[in-house]
Amino acid sequence: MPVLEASADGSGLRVAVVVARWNSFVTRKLLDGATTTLRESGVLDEAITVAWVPGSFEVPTAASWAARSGRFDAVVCLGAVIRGDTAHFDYVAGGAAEGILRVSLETGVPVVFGVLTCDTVEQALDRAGGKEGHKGQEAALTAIEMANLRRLLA
Ligand code: DLZ
Repeated sequence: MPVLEASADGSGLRVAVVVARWNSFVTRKLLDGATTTLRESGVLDEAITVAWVPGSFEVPTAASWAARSGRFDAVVCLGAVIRGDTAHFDYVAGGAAEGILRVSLETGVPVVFGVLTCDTVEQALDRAGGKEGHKGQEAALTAIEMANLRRLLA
């Protein structure tokens, strides 16, 4: 019975990181964690491309361009949607989540959801390297594992 469990070695992988500028005091932390983890996992600096977009709602579009370009083995999507008192939250968070999943399924390229959806700024900071871990690092590790699994499985 073949059992596949892909490695966490990023050697030879090319990764695009799409990051939203909205709430950049959070997303810069996500980006730092993601790029540091990619490098520590063996992805070469020149194999990492970072693309900034205005907000999380735009992330799936840029991720789609990257995934369809054939230039990347995985795409890491980063953003921070914070509820506050805006009714936009559900549209922005839902649009980002649904769009990212759709790009991944349609292209077959791993497109990883590293968009925080939080009620408060404090929660967002907790998940961007604070007491609740680091979603940027997690997203980078997920991208590497899925890119390697695709090579074994697809
Ligand atoms: C409009 C908006 C709002 C209210 N909140 C956020 C947010 O918390 N996080 C985020 O990444 N983007 C937000 N945006 C901006 C949208 O993502 C998008 O950039 C604009 O609606 C323009 O399409």
